[in-house]
Amino acid sequence: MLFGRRTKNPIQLPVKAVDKWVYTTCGYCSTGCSLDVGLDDKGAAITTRGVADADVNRGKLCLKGIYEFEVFRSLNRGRVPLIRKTRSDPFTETTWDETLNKTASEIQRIQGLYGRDSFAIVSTGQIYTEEFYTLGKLVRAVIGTNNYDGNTTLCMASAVSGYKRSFGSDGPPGCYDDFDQTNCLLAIGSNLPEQHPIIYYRLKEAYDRRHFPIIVVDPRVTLFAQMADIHLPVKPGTDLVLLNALAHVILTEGLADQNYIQAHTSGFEDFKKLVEAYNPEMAEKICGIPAKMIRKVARIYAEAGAAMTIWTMGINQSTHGSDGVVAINNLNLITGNIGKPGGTSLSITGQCNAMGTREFSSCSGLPGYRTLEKEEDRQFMADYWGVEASFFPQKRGMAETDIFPAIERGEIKGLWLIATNPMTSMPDTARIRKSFEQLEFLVVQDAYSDVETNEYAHVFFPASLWGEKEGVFTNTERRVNLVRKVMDPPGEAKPDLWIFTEMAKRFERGKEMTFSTTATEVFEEIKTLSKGRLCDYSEMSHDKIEKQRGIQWPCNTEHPKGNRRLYETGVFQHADGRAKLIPLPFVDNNECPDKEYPFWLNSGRLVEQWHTRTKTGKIGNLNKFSPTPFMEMNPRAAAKLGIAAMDYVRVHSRRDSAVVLVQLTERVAPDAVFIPMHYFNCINRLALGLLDPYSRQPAYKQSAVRIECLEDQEAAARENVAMRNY
Ligand SMILES: Nc1nc2c(c(=O)[nH]1)N[C@H]1C(S)=C(S)[C@@H](COP(=O)(O)OP(=O)(O)OC[C@H]3O[C@@H](n4cnc5c(=O)[nH]c(N)nc54)[C@H](O)[C@@H]3O)O[C@H]1N2
Ligand SMILES: Nc1nc2c(c(=O)[nH]1)N[C@H]1C(S)=C(S)[C@@H](COP(=O)(O)OP(=O)(O)OC[C@H]3O[C@@H](n4cnc5c(=O)[nH]c(N)nc54)[C@H](O)[C@@H]3O)O[C@H]1N2
Ligand code: SF4
Ligand SMILES: [Mo]
Repeated sequence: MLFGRRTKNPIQLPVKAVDKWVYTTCGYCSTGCSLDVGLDDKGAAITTRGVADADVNRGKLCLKGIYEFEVFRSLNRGRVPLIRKTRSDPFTETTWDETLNKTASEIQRIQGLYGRDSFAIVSTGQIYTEEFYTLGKLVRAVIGTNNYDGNTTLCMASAVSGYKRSFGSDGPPGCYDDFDQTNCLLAIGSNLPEQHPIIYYRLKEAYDRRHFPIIVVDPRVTLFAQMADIHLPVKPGTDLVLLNALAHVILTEGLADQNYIQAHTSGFEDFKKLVEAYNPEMAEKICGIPAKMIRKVARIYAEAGAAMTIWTMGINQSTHGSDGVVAINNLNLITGNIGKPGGTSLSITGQCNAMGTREFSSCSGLPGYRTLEKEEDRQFMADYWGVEASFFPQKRGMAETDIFPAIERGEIKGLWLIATNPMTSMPDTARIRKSFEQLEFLVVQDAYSDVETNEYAHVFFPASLWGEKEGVFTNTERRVNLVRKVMDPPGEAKPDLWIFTEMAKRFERGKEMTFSTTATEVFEEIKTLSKGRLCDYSEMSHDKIEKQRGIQWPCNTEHPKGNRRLYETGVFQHADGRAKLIPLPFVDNNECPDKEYPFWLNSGRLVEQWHTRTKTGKIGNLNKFSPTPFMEMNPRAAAKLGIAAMDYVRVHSRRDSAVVLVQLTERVAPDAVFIPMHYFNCINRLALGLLDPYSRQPAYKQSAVRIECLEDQEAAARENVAMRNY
């Protein structure tokens, strides 16, 4: 008997005539997959494939990587520099000279009139490290504004701040190889199968071999929660209480690693005193996880021998984001799970090069994890760049989330945006719009001219995209990987590196300095100044990186092939060499549901879309899965309000309202709804985004909303469609 497909027509994949493969690293998420782009004999990109001998992805790609070759021919790429006098004029096409000159003179005018810090610059986690470094040099040593930040404040700031508070420096200490060594994995606020599909694949491979317990903490029943051994549906914004309670059980039941605590940490007594108050019964009342379950999880974790925690935005995007990260570090320090195989605190990063900006962009300090607050660091960089140290500020300026309110207050008059789209990605759209309208000058530097922020720009710089230039990204496990140039950018679009060096020439200070103009020359500068630092690149080169399919820093004479883990010897970056155990009292300060606004509003991502959809919204094979703004809602809650599947409803928050299509699912609890972050004029019209006090990161994941049924479904459909930009 014949079974299945043999009697039917088998699926045929078209044979693609690839003439040449070019080595790159995926330009979407921070997993850092090695990916070859296939070119035909006319030089057109026609396919991609995962690189088989790359340790990160081992030949695999997720669907964004699979269709990445299509970005080169996507719609509405910026091709020509644009300029206009006022926001109400239409743009006219012009030359690079005119737009660069105009921008330089506007920066000088605004700084001259209102002071150096009245012109702000906000960048990204998505350009190359060489570009970040050059931008930092331009901003710190030439333009000299201290209001310089990146969209990483919306993303990784809490992780950075938590690592610094616990270990004395930024830098994720673990790696993907830890999945093969661990005996227990705790994942908090991370939906790995959708957001980092190939890290998930690495984890799943390890899990299928050895079946160690996986515990997922997420208020939503995500794909990750569905595969976990234990799912803890924590009450939104209360992870800190759960983590304190886990530490309470571990200490009271004598499960802590006292030798590690004594040898490598400080602050134990104060920490112990605080967690004494967080017994599981008290914690249950706040975080909603049964006391019995808290005890069980604490025992599994502490007795595993090697246990690790990963986390992403469910922790970082919270009013206690930084504290949440420190609490994770506390947990791993008291169980001796830092710097050992399978024992770590591994923050899963977001954007392809969110790490590169942390290492070398000078956003929150100076390159190579140097800080503005330290005189020796200021002096070192001043000597290296050949400028006077007194030109540098002595502490970091505003974060992105403080820059916008400062624009509203009239303290900041000009803004340069590089590869970020805050009209869509910042919370409280109405306020962001108002800020944009108040600017005397806005320049937008983006690969796409239809990016929403461009509506408010005076000048538009068309930039090259991933694969249209060479440079490196650093991924979640500190692996520096290379993107070779696959093809030329469209029209007159230019690499960000070129734009920065051209800008430098238009300033007196810039003329006196040397700016390297190729990625390999810039990389040499980075290598030299990184020598001896934690993020040491000194033994790397572009060619060596390609050959090794990515190198994990530190890469120096001691570790010429890079090193998998940090803090293996238990020596940390604080002055006394110890990690800090920090007591973290929980303060309930979220906007919580009440009578008027009875639902928690949660937000996050979908596997097929990338952020504000400037890229994936134009790739049919990705956009087809979720073309329109929708909301996940529990069927029992919907029934009570008379809402059916596929109804359009209006969601109201205290800020604004938005119309979404209802998808009924038990993934969300009856008192919560979930809206993807990807659509313009949707979730962020509603989100409040209270800020974490340490990291200034917005709590995107917790606001309160109410839901209004709509009589006129046709009109609602029109309003819903108007919110999708493509
Ligand atoms: N496909 C795709 N992948 C991406 C991206 C993308 O846009 N598309 N973006 C990349 C970037 S920049 C980032 S930062 C990452 C983000 O990666 P993730 O953080 O994994 O993704 P999110 O969907 O934002 O949020 C993760 C989970 O946090 C949960 N959560 C909400 N509130 C809480 C809470 O109070 N506690 C806990 N424990 N969990 C909570 C949400 O329910 C959600 O399931 O993804 C990266 N990868
Ligand atoms: N409600 C809600 N809001 C959120 C989040 C959430 O979970 N919920 N998550 C937040 C997080 S974690 C993040 S990271 C942000 C992301 O927010 P954004 O940074 O605003 O999102 P992107 O769409 O990635 O914007 C990147 C821009 O860079 C452009 N670009 C791409 N490559 C290049 C290049 O090489 N050069 C130049 N010049 N331009 C380029 C793209 O076209 C795009 O316009 O959103 C945040 N907003
Ligand atoms: S997992 Fe991330 S890095 Fe890998 S192919 Fe998908 S989007 Fe690209
Ligand atoms: Mo992010």
